[in-house]
Amino acid sequence: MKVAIVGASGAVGQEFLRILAERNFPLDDLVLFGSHRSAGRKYNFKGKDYEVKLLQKNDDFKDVDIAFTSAGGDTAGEFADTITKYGAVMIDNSSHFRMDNDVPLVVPEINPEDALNRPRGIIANPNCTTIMMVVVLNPIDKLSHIKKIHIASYQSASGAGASAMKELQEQYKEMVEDGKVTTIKKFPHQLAYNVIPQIDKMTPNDYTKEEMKMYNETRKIMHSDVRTSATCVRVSSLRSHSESVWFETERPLSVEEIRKALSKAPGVQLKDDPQHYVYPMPLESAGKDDVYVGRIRKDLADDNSCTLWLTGDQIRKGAALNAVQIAEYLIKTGNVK
Ligand code: 11C
Repeated sequence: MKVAIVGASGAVGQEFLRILAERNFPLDDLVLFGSHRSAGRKYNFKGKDYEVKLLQKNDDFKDVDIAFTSAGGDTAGEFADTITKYGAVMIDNSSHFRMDNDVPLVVPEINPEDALNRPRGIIANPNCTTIMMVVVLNPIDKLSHIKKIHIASYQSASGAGASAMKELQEQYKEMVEDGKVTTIKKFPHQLAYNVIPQIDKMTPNDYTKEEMKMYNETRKIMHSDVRTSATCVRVSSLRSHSESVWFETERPLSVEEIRKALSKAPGVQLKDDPQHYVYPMPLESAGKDDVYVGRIRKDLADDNSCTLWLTGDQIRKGAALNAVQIAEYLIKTGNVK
């Protein structure tokens, strides 16, 4: 099994290296790719150094079985043919292919078998905020169909990449040392001591692209007609996103039913004892695999609705881990090539 990581120097690329090692992913050979900026850098994997090769339109992917790509949508689009032309499965982390009819969009806890029908050799990894929400809502949808979702997200700096995490840390340092922030590059406004109610570009309907991903991707992954209305907000946590989710089901559900379903759900951990200050927080879910859920309660404004709070590591389950779990499913079912 030869594995490629495209975008190896990024936050998600680096997480791929950690997760593949931690999970003892069955690979015999590894090859790392990057842009001009990262080509030549070396990263250690299980005691051996690997040099990042420049991603080019050549035959470098000839023997590759699985390519994990996290290099942005433009690069994914430009290099998809190069990556897949000799049969490699491309598991892409960008939004470029997600809504294409001939590209499955997969969360292994929900729709793993969709990964088996991939006419272009591409499987899309959903947006992090969507992955974490559907991992929690899908088991509830099985109790009673979820018709509507309202969600407000609290997304960490890590969602915008490693340089955005550095920028947030730099902003706090500038505030302490100079009393004002001068470094604003990755975010449209100062993030330190602030929240920014915009993630990704604005679309003509005044929802952002991130918010529209939540609407569209949730339907595709869950094979559902559910309607999701989101407000996605950047907050100054460093790593691990949070979401406040209200959902309306066809029949009223009790909190006990929901807790029972979630306590058995793969990839989900209940942390729900609010009377004793126990609920998920991003500082605790950072670096962890599971999505944490708590504050489960009835919606006071609607009898058929409940509300909950969740947190999850955007770089792990929201990106690299989900992609690796897709690859593990393909290997387990003998469906790599
Ligand atoms: C963020 N969710 O937090 C974004 C990052 O479509 O894969 C991931 C963007 C995407 O900024």
